[in-house]
Amino acid sequence: MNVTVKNKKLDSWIKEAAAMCQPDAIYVCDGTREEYDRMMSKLLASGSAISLTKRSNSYLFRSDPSDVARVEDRTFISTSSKEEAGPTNNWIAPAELKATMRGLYKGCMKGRTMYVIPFSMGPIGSPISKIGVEISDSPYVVVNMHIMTRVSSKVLALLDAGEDFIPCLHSIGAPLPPGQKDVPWPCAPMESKYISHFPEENLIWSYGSGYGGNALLGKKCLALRIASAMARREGWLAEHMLILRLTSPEGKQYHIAAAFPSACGKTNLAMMQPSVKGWKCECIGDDIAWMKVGGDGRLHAINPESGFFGVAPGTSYSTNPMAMDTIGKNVIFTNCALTDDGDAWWEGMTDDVPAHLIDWKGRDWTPESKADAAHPNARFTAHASQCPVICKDWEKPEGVPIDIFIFGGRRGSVVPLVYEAYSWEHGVFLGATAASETTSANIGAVGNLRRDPFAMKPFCGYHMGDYLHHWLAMGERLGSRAPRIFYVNWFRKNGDGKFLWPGFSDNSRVLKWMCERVDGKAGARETPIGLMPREEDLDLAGLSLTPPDMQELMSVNIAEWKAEIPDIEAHFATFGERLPERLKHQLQDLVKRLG
Ligand code: GTP
Ligand code: SPV
Ligand code: MN
Repeated sequence: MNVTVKNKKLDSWIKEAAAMCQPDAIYVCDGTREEYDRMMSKLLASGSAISLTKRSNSYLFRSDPSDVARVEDRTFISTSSKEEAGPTNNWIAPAELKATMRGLYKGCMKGRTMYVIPFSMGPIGSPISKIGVEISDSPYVVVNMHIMTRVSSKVLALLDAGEDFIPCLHSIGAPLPPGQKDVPWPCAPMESKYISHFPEENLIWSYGSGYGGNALLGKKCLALRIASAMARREGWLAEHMLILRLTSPEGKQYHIAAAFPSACGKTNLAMMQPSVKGWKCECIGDDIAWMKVGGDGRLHAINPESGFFGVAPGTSYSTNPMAMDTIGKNVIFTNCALTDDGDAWWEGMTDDVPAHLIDWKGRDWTPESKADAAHPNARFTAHASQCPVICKDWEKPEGVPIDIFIFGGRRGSVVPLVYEAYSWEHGVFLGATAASETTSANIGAVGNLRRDPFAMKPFCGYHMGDYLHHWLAMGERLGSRAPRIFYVNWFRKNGDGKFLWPGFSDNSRVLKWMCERVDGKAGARETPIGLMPREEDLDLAGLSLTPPDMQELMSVNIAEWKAEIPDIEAHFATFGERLPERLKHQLQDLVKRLG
């Protein structure tokens, strides 16, 4: 080991993990640029990374074709009773799960180095921040953690001074026998992958995958699943939300936090450049928000991450120019295609499709090829400071005061562009019943409609019924200082399967209406599902949307909404006794309003 660890809990955990996993060496990370470069050189030499000659200090990785996204079916919330994990989580009893995983971990790092990665979620030393230590045998994880979290010897110093931490054990599950050549992306087969959480002891054990949220344990595992359970105990919120600051032409600031399921538009909205004149948008975070009630009685949000692990396909200068400028240099690309001149490429990046590429599986690709050149869940990893519109206050330890919450999802039909909740309780009902078509951010079927409450179905570390109670209690605590709640759907389609709404920068038109609602300046009409803008309430100047399209986008079809009710009832029934009474009433009210 390269340093002496003074924190007793950390020292004994490292020793315990080493005895179990049997690595060839142990290395404690310091988060320096020099360390990053050294690690990347190793990854280049071993053939895991490809250097991109067209982009400064940028690299391409190709994962194993079986290891391309989060694995919700292999993700577990291991509480002492199954009931506590609730209906939205997979559960195995802690003793059984640990026994199984100890069996897998035994000798799993043979032939590899065990990296010890001390990191902070949130600014180092801030009272809102949490320290984690990830033990991993993946150098790819190390370089990504450098960007996504604050990896630093300063964190180790805090640990040495006795600070507590959340242990995050990770192995790709692929020991390397002596003399055997490594593969570019080692990992374990699906049935032995486990992404396990023990929220009662703030512990994470991940085995078998090297990809994204399965392996970068600060993100979904710590900052959402474990943090949501802590937040419930301690009276705050850990949410799958972007955070942005919108400034009106008059200079008034509004802070918005929005929860959309994976690959449903958070990164894009977080960096959106308004098409409405005079409005300015700045990014604070694109995936996770931690929120606490401040001394002013309002909810204040911080982004616990320090980088973006963003969906590449669909990202272009016309859809998300700020993301394109964020990824000009110092980027890790995973599962993108490779151009002949040494750049990354993906579907939707450019109007002209290159005549030849190497696809994400390493095969020759031409426009005639049937398969996508980039995997639909191909991602870029880039530091937040590289975003041209990162808000100057993005690292403020006290966070920003939230004015507006938005829930939403991807619905090709039924759900209109935007509506506002009648009350906090109604807003919680909208979050609780949110539904979205599944995406390739998870391994499994794509395009299946499912209820994804608060975009937290895969990320809530405890019983979802208790989570809903927690949100209702938060509303009571905030009272008149609670943010206003809205619901949006950018993804409604016409009969030809085309998106009705232009989206992206034009989403600012919807956000402007929300801000004006907060200020009591804009009108709305009552509908059975909520308050909706009349056409004159939305700023549609310069938008070429045909009146029939606009009408369809804003329509509430009573028969279609009535058809939603049995599904909502079935969804609510899964919460049993733990479904808040007030949400049952909200459902009854909706049924009444639908007539
Ligand atoms: P995670 O990182 O998985 O949590 O995803 P995310 O919620 O940040 O989604 P992201 O912003 O990366 O968007 C996912 C996909 O949706 C991309 O292909 C985008 O181009 C597309 N998208 C985002 N916003 C819009 C929009 O307003 N309209 C349309 N039509 N597509 C959008
Ligand atoms: C998501 O799936 O919501 C992501 C990507 O943000 S991952 O880090 O893989 O969870
Ligand atoms: Mn996400």
